[in-house]
Amino acid sequence: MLRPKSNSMRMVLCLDGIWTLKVNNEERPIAVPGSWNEQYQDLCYEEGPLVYSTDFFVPEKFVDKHIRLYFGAVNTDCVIFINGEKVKENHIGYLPFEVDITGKVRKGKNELKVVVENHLKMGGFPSKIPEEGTHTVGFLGSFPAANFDFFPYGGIIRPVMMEFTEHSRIVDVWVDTSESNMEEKLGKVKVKVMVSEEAMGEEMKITFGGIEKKVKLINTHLEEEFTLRDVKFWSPKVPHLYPLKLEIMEKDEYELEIGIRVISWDEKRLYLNGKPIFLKGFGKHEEFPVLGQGTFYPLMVKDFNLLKWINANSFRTSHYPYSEEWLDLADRLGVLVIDEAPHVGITRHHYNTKTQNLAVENLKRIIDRDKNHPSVIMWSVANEPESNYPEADKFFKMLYKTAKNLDRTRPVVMVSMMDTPDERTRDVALRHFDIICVNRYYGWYVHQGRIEEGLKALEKDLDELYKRHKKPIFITEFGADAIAGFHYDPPQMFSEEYQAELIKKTVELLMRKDYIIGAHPWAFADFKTPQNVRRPILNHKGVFTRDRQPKLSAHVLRKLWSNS
Ligand code: BDP
Repeated sequence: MLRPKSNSMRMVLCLDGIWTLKVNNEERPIAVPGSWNEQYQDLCYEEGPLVYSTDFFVPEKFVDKHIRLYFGAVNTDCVIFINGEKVKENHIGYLPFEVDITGKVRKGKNELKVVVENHLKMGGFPSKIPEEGTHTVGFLGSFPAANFDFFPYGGIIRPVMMEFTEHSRIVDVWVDTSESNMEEKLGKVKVKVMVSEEAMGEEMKITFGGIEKKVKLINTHLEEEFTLRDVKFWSPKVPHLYPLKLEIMEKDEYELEIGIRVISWDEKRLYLNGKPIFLKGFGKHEEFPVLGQGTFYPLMVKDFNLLKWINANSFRTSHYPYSEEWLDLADRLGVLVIDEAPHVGITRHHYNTKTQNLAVENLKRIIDRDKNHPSVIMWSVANEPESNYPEADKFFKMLYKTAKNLDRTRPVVMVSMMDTPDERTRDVALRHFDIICVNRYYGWYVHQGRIEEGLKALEKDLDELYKRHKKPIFITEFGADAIAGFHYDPPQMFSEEYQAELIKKTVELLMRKDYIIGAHPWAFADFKTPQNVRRPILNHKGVFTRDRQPKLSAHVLRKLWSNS
């Protein structure tokens, strides 16, 4: 699916702004994009259904165009109405969806209504804590009862756009640069284009790297290959982007920026353009005070600025896909992204056909949205599922196959905490994946207050993991809470000193291991969670505070990562 874009052939109407929210028959203003939970105190724990509405105006000359309504994301279940007519239901958050509303709008004023619910569901998404408890210790009794460690924000969280095009139009494009040859500096770029039925018989022009190809459209799918010499390969150091322009003459055009790069991996290492790369960075969240999980451009710019400042080269979109603008910036600034599906808090109750189908659908949608971003170097199908259940094997094998069938050019991973030295909690699904991603909290949830002991146990655990899987290992989480301003000597849990020491010693250990391809401290910044005894309002494992000020560990990491 192409993101709406204004250009000389396409017209985009942005519907962001102040909408009306109906709560118990009373109306009040609400910001879109944004979450409702922090705009009103009485809606902090609201799960809906709540009714959003707004008006939009269409000039006469646009009424007969092809019209597409695009939601960046709504959390979570929603029903869309145009002028009172139901046009769409959507049941997953954090991902865009579109509604073809051609012929459904009238000249002048129209009404758009969106009914939104954000119910936690046992065995669904967003996942609720099962009554009998969960593998993720510590959540039981949390309020709201989310089976994950971040606040379950609801609402229309990302931009809403309406796009007007001709009926002869470009529907999608998929670019594959994986056959490029680094030694010969040869860029081999396959471009697959999908157009609408109405475009049959038209002429399409594709321009890339100074080469122009013209094709008569006799099919809705076409494929062209471009060979570029003396290529500047995309990398964190040189994030070079080449414009790709598609045109259906006098009907439509679409331009996107392409990075030519190759990702590969073997038993021990991950390679970018044939050179080994070590992932330095963080798991993070897309959230901020007042906005909740609403798209917020200044936060993106600030976070990339801090990622560069701290000498990181990557981040994981834990635990859901972020707004696509994060990826635009990552492409442009040269930051590698582990793109995670919104599958967090999976328990044994998820292992059934209905949920599996939904998860497969989500995975297809994240790949569909993000496939052309050079910054995306890995697909993560889930975070910390209850994957020591026999049924997990089939469920995750299916997700792996789905991702692989769509995209063979990137590694597909699952982030596990269940593949432990203890056989009773051994992961049954992790073996299907290309790289072994694990979260480890030695020195925090285990070996509390004893960093050295924790490190010894970590090393033993990882050596065994490697022996078992013979695949590269990526430590996607480790860390400690530090409440900004808490100090203690000798370092004590919750002090900035303890967090800094645990992170420093863990990173040093992980960088010495030849089978480790990355170490991401958890987390980039503090973030809001459900209420429970382990969380003083926020999860304080951030290396930055929630308002993006550095803790001691940020300075330590900046130095550690400066010459590697
Ligand atoms: C991991 C989860 C992450 C949590 C973190 C923690 O993947 O979402 O926030 O632990 O406990 O298990 O801080």
